[in-house]
Amino acid sequence: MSDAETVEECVDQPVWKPTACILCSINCGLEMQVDKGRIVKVRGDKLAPNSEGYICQKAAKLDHYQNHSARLRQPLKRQPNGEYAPISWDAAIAEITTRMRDIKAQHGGGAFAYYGGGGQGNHLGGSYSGALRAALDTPYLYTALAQEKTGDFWVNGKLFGRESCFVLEGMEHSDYCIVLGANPYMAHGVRKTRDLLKAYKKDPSRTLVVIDPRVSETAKDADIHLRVRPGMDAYLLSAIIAVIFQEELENKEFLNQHTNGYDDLRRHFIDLPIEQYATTAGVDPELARQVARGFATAKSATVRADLGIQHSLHSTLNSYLEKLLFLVTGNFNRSGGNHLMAQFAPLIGHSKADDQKTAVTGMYGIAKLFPPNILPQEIDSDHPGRIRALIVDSANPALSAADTEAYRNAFKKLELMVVIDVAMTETALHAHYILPADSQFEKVESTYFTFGFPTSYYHLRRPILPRSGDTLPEPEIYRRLLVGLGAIPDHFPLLEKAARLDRRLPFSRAFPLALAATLKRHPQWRKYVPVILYATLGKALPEGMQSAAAIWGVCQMYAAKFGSQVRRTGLQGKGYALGLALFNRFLESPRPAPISTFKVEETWDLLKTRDRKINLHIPELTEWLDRLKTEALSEDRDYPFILAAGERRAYNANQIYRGPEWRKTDKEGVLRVHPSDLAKLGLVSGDKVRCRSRRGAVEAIASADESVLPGVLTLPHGFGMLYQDEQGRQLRNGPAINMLTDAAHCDPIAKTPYHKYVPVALEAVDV
Ligand SMILES: Nc1nc2c(c(=O)[nH]1)N[C@H]1C(S)=C(S)[C@@H](COP(=O)(O)OP(=O)(O)OC[C@H]3O[C@@H](n4cnc5c(=O)[nH]c(N)nc54)[C@H](O)[C@@H]3O)O[C@H]1N2
Ligand SMILES: Nc1nc2c(c(=O)[nH]1)N[C@H]1C(S)=C(S)[C@@H](COP(=O)(O)OP(=O)(O)OC[C@H]3O[C@@H](n4cnc5c(=O)[nH]c(N)nc54)[C@H](O)[C@@H]3O)O[C@H]1N2
Ligand code: SF4
Ligand SMILES: [Mo]
Repeated sequence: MSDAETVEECVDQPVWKPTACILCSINCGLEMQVDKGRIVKVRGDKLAPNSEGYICQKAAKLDHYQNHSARLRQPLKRQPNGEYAPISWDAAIAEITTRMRDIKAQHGGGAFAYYGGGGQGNHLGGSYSGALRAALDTPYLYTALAQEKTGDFWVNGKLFGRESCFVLEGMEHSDYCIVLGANPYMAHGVRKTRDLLKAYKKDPSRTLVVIDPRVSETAKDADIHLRVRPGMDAYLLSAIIAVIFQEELENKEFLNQHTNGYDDLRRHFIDLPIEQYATTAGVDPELARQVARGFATAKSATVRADLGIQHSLHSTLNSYLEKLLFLVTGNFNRSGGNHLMAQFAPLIGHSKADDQKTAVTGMYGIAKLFPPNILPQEIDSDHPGRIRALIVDSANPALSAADTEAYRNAFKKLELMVVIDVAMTETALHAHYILPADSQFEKVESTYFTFGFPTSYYHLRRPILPRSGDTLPEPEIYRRLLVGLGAIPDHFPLLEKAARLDRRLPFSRAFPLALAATLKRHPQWRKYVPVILYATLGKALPEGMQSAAAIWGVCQMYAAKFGSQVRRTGLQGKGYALGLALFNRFLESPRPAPISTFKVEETWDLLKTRDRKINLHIPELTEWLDRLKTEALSEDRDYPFILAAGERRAYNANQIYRGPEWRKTDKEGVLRVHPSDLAKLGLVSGDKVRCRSRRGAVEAIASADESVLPGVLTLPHGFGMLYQDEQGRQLRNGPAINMLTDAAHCDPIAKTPYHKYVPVALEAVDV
């Protein structure tokens, strides 16, 4: 696609181009009209099978992502005076790889960490970043997932045999759904979420239960709202499970057939004081009993959990209890229950006990990921094995990770910091080199959130806008870094020729044969396969599609494992031919296209324990459960409020939009306070307040709000970005909440932050 073509086409007759929303994990199919480098109109794509025209209020504003004053348009290098000056790509790659080689030679691969590799809309580039980690010889992959879901993955590893066993909720097909610490009305996370919530509301035979301290937008329309005290879910969930055991409502047949450890587990619940636990959690014990009975006796029941339990006290224990709910009632791997799900392109792996641990804190990986909460300590240390070089791609930890101050201090200690992003972020402002990427509408992109069931879809998006600066797609950046490091050659003439031949002659197998022969001759290149695919097969793909090359390998692996499920979507053949047919389907379709169709009973094949049984009893967690009995919650008189730092609202979207112009409401990201608390301080809505924790302080505008409990405050996620206004002044857009959070305030097993439970003081700001 040439620049001229795109612009002309749109000026003469506006064309709707299929693409997708990049703001949450649903990635609704969109159609956009573009004109002169701008996105002028956005609508839901009715032909996208995963979203069928659904769209929420946030997607219409995507031009604010594409065009804003902080977009990066050229590579930049930090100067001795701290300013950034342009540098050519060649010089930047040469200087960066020279530094990398030196650091590796002196300190080994363990001196490198990589952070990010994909956000809500862009995972394709991350597929190539593994090759860079391999070339640097580091296992240290830090991601946002490891500050929310690794406790959950750890539990999956124990229950199902591998941390990569991914569990999906059956909310769309269920009769009884518990939404636990999630606010899907605002945050989505389920296909056509608001339509689904409406369907629950309208249908008297379906029950929606919400467990949340706040009367959230989802809770408002629920059949039952259990208004748990912040951080007390472990008490409530264990009381609910205790009701199930004590009233013998568990599914014994399921437990005997599919699980180990039933009796060991039951022992921890059979004498549990239900009334006391429910009351500690702030919930009427009768209501807890009603939910336990309703869940256990429903035709099908499911739990949809998210940050409300993962970012709160007892995070990993909560994830265990949540899973026990659907396991002990037999609502697993059946329609309308929670079930295992095959990953198309794997987002996560499985960490083994003898995998390399971090040098300073001795932290182990979970699902092959390391938690952002420990990274400042791994850098800011005198330990000889400390992290000295950091590569950040598609993430903004200077704003999004816990403990901004600790991050800022750590960044200053780095010998090399490289940021790959589309925008000048708070993190980029610390880097030695900033490498500008094409935006997600200027390149081939996709996500691996392919969680449709029974049929899942993959969307290989086309570029719909011309490149707007001296930017590159991430796969090309990784290829150049690998060449600069001497890991791979600049060209692979034989493979390139074989790829061209195969593309011309559909039945030719020259490329896979040549690839196998090359890897046999150069086994050290095996770890770089995605980048080699990009550099060879990629060049033979239709114009503009080079970065799709890694998906060829993904399709081959998936078709080899799940042939019959792939064939169910209408493709034929097996082995290589089936993988190729799947790849060609994605190449040819500008919209989401089917990957596979599963029968729910086939999800049992995804269980990875040796004896194909679920290991119900996890001693580390039942011991923790038993400790709840004696756990005393100490209230901190100096910090008497509990702040949920990071709420999803109508107008926040991680750090993907930067300026405030796109927000229709809540432009400043207000602090919700119960009216009685505000009155006690002699304040009213609209007044400026300061929230202070042991780590730091932020200012915000207070808003009296009956939806929060007295003593509880909430601030939104996705604010605090720096931006320039029309006069060119540098401003901050709302509260930077991680000034308040403490890296050490986190889960003992997964090191995931307790963002929903930050003790703070509240005071008026004199203006
Ligand atoms: N609008 C919007 N949508 C988004 C995003 C965004 O930035 N904006 N971000 C996306 C991302 S990255 C994610 S991970 C998801 C997250 O999606 P969610 O987890 O659904 O979003 P949150 O609002 O952070 O938290 C969910 C609920 O937890 C409740 N909660 C707080 N403390 C507790 C507690 O102690 N116990 C219980 N049970 N509940 C508690 C809050 O009141 C809130 O209603 O959203 C995605 N969608
Ligand atoms: N206190 C508190 N902190 C939180 C949370 C909370 O609730 N409370 N929520 C947490 C959660 S759940 C998450 S998921 C994280 C999210 O935080 P991060 O992992 O930091 O990710 P995003 O905010 O999605 O930022 C994405 C970055 O990718 C860049 N980007 C966009 N498109 C591209 C592209 O095509 N290529 C490249 N290279 N870059 C691109 C954007 O400019 C942006 O800088 O925040 C976490 N932080
Ligand atoms: S933010 Fe999520 S739900 Fe809303 S349009 Fe985008 S992908 Fe769909
Ligand atoms: Mo997230």
